[in-house]
Amino acid sequence: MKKILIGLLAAAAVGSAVSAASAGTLDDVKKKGFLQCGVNTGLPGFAAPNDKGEWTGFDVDYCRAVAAAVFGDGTKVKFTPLSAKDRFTALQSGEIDVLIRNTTWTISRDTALGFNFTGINYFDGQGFMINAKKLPGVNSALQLSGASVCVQSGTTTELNLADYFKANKMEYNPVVFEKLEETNSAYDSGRCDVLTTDQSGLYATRLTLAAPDDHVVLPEIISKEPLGPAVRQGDDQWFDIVKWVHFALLNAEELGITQANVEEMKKSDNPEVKRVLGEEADTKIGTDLGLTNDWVVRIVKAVGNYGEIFERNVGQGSPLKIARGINAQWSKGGLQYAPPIR
Ligand SMILES: N[C@@H](CCC(=O)N[C@@H](CS)C(=O)NCC(=O)O)C(=O)O
Repeated sequence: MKKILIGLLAAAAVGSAVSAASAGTLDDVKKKGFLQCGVNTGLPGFAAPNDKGEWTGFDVDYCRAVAAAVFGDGTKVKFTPLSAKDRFTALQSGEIDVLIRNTTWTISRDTALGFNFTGINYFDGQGFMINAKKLPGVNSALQLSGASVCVQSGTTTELNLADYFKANKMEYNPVVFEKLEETNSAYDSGRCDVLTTDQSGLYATRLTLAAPDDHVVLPEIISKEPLGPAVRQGDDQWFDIVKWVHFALLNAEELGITQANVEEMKKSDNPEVKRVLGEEADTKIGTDLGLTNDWVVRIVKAVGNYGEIFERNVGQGSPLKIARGINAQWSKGGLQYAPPIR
């Protein structure tokens, strides 16, 4: 009997600890009146302030999409720029509500660090960039034995670099920095032969170099870098919201719902379009998430659909000109695939 009682008390203690940990981020965000979003310190195309000091980019638009889902207003967001090293403590400590900062989903981040990744909004992979004037004739990473490589600490990049050179029995000299700016300027000033990071990051960084055209991204992709938003474990409602914002953006693209036509699409005869836009009678499509039933309308009005976000920030409508590639929809030969909204 005594044992059972102790067991029950222990279970109650665990139960209350869990509910304390899960005290709703949604309610906190609503109370504050804005979303606090952790982003990059300055990676063109993903998250960087423009000349007017406004944050822009692919990750920034994801922050705005979450804010729009909650408030119906994509401007109700404050940005916390975070280095590779500082991003995880900022999320753990509650300084930010969500981390949307070119962050790779890995098992240790998902378990030991206590996060939940809400999806993969950008399928990336690690690559190498060299100054072709300095290293003429180099057209493969396998020719880089003996090179000095600029790399940022606190990243998967640093770990994959070591694996790649070891696996290919090549020597290298890592030149490691904690900050993005230091890493990139060391490479630009010729202190290292090679810069390595996610391929998207290489394209973004190349634009910031003194002579971008002198630099070449080598063809090898040495890792999988599934990038996506992360939230703290212990708050399933918030996890669902950030996850379904991503799926809503993808579903909107599949259904041809755009920033320009979203109001018009509400009158569509297509039952799926009607359902997604919260126009079905007696729907609970948004309220079941803790939002309003027009949550997808709010998101698309604020930032457009996934394809629009991609093209505007990193694709053909941007200086980066990255091809959709594996980030295309599953129906167009890509990997982006969202579960249905029903
Ligand atoms: N996706 C990788 C790398 C992400 C990363 O932090 N990349 C660097 C180089 S592009 C960066 O964004 N640095 C910005 C900063 O630390 O301010 C990861 O999650 O570890």
